[in-house]
Amino acid sequence: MGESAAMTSAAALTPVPRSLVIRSDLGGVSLDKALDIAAGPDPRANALVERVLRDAGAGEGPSGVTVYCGGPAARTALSELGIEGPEDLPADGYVLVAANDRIVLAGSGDRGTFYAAHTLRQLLADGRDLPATVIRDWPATPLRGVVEGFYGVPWSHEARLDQLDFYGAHKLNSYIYSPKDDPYLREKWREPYPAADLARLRELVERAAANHVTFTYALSPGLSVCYGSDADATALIRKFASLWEIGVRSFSVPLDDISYTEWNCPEDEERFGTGGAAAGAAQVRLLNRVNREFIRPRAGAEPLQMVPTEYADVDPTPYKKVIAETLDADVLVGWTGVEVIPGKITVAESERAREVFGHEILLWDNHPVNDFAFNRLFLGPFAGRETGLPGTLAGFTANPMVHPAASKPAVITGADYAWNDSAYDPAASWRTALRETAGDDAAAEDALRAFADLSYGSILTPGQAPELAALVADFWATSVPDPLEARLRTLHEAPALLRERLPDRGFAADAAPWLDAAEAWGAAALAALRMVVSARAGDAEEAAGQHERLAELEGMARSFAYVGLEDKPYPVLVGEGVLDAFLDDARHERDRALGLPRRPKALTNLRTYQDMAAWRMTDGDAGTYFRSADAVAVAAHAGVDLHAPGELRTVRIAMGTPDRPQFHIRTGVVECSEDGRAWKPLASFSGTPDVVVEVPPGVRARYVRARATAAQAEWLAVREFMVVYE
Ligand code: LTM
Repeated sequence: MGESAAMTSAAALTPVPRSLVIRSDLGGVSLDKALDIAAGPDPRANALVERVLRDAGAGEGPSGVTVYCGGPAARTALSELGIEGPEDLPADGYVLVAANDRIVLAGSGDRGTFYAAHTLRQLLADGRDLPATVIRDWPATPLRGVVEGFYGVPWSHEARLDQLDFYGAHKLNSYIYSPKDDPYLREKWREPYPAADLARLRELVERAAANHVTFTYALSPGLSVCYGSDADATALIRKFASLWEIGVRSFSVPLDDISYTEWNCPEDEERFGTGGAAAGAAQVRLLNRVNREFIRPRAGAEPLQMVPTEYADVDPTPYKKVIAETLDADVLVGWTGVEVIPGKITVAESERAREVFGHEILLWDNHPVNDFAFNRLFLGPFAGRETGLPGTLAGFTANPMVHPAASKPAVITGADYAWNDSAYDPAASWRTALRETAGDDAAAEDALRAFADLSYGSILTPGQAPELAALVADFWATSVPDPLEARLRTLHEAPALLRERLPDRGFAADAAPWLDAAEAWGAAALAALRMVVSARAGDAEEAAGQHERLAELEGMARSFAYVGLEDKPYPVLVGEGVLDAFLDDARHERDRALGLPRRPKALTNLRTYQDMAAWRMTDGDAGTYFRSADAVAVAAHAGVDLHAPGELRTVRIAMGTPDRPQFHIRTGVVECSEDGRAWKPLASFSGTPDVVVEVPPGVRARYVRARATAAQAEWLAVREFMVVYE
């Protein structure tokens, strides 16, 4: 048998299939021929195959290609071609063959055949002539999907319908309906849905089914439930039953973000006592009842899911022990990793979670959710999830942003990871996701990449705007402005192009204020670059003009806000810590190049939180501040470069913020240096956010800093770092 691996084309598919082989011993398939479609048992797969072939313009020439859509006929066709069938593949796996004028889609079940059709759709994007191709593919974990589990305005009905189609196309088989701000899920959990709401839910359930997505209905009674109350158990079951009536077959009881030290009724305290074990026992009583009285007796019901109140660690506790030992074994337990939004999740942690919770674990992965930072979009990929992790889980679900369409690039990468983690490459998957979002339009893809880079950073991928940051660093290192200028021009022009050309109109709508801000920051950064170039060329007049323009453009760039939430506007961030720092560095450079009086330059070895960049501690405004993104470790420091040695007089450091006065170096030393390497202590300090050091005469230095001499749990904020010197 002649075989050659064609991994380049496999890598272009999303998710990347487990195996794609181009067979040189078999003939290919030209879809310029009339088609004979042998329908299989699943009408959804049949309809999708027909649509895929029609969209590809197939079937208009002389006869004949035969297309097999699953079922016994597809398996027979595979055996006639001498190709192994899908029988031994895990659920949702499939075999897809295009060879000898046959296209065979054979799933291990109906959903697998449906997924084969989506893979065929992607293969046909490159043309109607396929080489002899054999794909054998299966997922890394049984449940893969999205949990609409964020705080903030829940997604619209239309957005959800669109998402469900999107999930099917990305081999995601699960959608958990759990928006924190649907009152009928939390505050009014006992109340039945009004008829119109129920009708909309029914439509979602049907659209989910059309895409082979399981709709999971998640009811969160924890704000007011009485765990021991028969009436409340009955109310919960009654609510689930109303959803069963409209076709829901999968249910969850999330008990996250509730108090488990305070009961909702005195009877619970009497019955269960106090402490973690009591809380576990109370929750288990309710959950087991639901499981035994509602789930188990119903044919076709999926295993019950729950999210424990301790969902973000693997510490053995009395609460987890009770869950492990007494919750029915067939219930899936949700877990976010070790942290609510962990940078990394490892196989060892997941195995530990399975051990301490004593149940199969359903990962609730809090990316790209932005409900803790509504001023941000998270457009970067899933990362830091270890290879092998999906294999240890009952499933992987991503908690998305309050912005449904803008969540898609990140969710595509999550879908890739959950399907085939061993081939997962965050950067490659991200590029594929952007290409798809741009609708295979090269100019839109370039624009989207420049824009998405500004919102790439997250706890999973620390470091904002990595591509732009690298170009900025190159510019400072080489003084060659062209690559940076080209990128800034792309950035400035990207928003207009994206608003006009992105096929997913929802994306442009979701990202509207961030697009506006990116356009304005692009203009401001271009002005900053021109200012530096002209100052370096000695053109003080042009530099002064750009300096003035810069002030105006920066003001504009900072003026855009997200207003989609009822509570308040959120001034949006794009490329924070990179664009704003570039503007500040450019101003410093202008001053240096033109021999103007110079402001001290802020320095720190701590990472920056959002846009609260280091330069804010030397901007002369005590209302703004630098804030670190991490707790202060030993040797963490913040300080200034005076540009040239001077005789120091006074050092004043104002740390902490009005709402976080504790964000200061607890125990540290103020020190100075002439060369930035050898440091001389000036004074030690502890326990105060405001440090003033009167320096004895004769001390000359260029650098001054405050350095922590002990680790602490608190982060650092510095409002102003001032040095008086001569
Ligand atoms: O993560 C869980 C289980 N619960 C909540 C989510 O609802 C919320 O969206 C995320 C992110 O803020 N954090 C949570 O703790």
